[in-house]
Amino acid sequence: MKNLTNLLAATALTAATVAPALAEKWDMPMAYSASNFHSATGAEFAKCVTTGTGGEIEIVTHPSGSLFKGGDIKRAIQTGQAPIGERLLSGHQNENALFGFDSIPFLATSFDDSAKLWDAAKPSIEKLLAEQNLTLLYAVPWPPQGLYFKNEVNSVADMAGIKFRSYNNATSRLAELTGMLPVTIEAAEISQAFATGVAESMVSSGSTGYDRKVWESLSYFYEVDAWLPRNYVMVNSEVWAGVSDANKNVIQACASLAEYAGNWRAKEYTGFTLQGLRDGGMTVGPASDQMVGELKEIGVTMTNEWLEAAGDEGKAIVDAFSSSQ
Ligand code: PCA
Repeated sequence: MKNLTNLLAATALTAATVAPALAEKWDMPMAYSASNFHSATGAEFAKCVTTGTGGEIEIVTHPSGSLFKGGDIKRAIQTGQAPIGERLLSGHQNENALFGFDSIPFLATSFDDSAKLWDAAKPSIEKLLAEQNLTLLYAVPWPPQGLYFKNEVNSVADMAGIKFRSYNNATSRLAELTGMLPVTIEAAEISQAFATGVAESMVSSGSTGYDRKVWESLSYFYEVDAWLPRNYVMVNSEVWAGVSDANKNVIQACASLAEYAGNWRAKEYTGFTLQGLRDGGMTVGPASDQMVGELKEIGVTMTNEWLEAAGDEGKAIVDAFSSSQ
């Protein structure tokens, strides 16, 4: 018996030295469809980490909300149910207004401005996340947000009573201020919501409309360029603390690469997906001057509301962004 125990112990030791030291598998929940550019960027990030750590950390992505739904991803990572994952940053605006810095209508409406706004906000967001047991790895913007409708819309008055799909507090508020009826639905579920009439319009990028083939239900996309919200990838801070310095370096390098590639893809995808909407049969173009003017007034209201909710730290972000202009 003793010999057998010794043999088993010796075999276990041998096995331990042959297998990669402390190989770990990290499941990475993501909310958007596998075809989306954020998911593609995440998949390459995962491959980069798996290869770069020599398999010591293998990241496996789970797009389309298949492991955790979008709204549950942050909590899952905070509580260690998943070590790493991606989520829409402004989805947390209901916890703290600061998270909504990137969904203020007409504050930052281009990729360049959105990058400057992110530079201004990043320290506050990193701190907020750190207080919640989360370490930020990288963040990538969505293309500019425009308005989708079933029928032609030329003014805010034309929007009255329309059922509007929202994805965060700001989009629900936009619906209220335009006289629409907000209903919060994850991107993974919007095709069905539009097909069944649960929603009839939304504000989003050409990218999400393209990914979800919304031309099957909707006919108009107005390029309002209202804001560029961001997705971010976070890791549980205790898990992060347990990673070797060498592997931390690899993960951070892969994250920088992913951020760069994701930004590049977002820009490329903007024109490509707007053309995709046209090819699907939608009318794609700028909103009327009247509609833009009315939406900008609503933007002023929403900016003031956000500044009030986000306090001094929010004001400091907007001031830092304005002075970088
Ligand atoms: N797509 C995401 C968020 C912003 C965007 O362009 C969505 O509609 O859920």
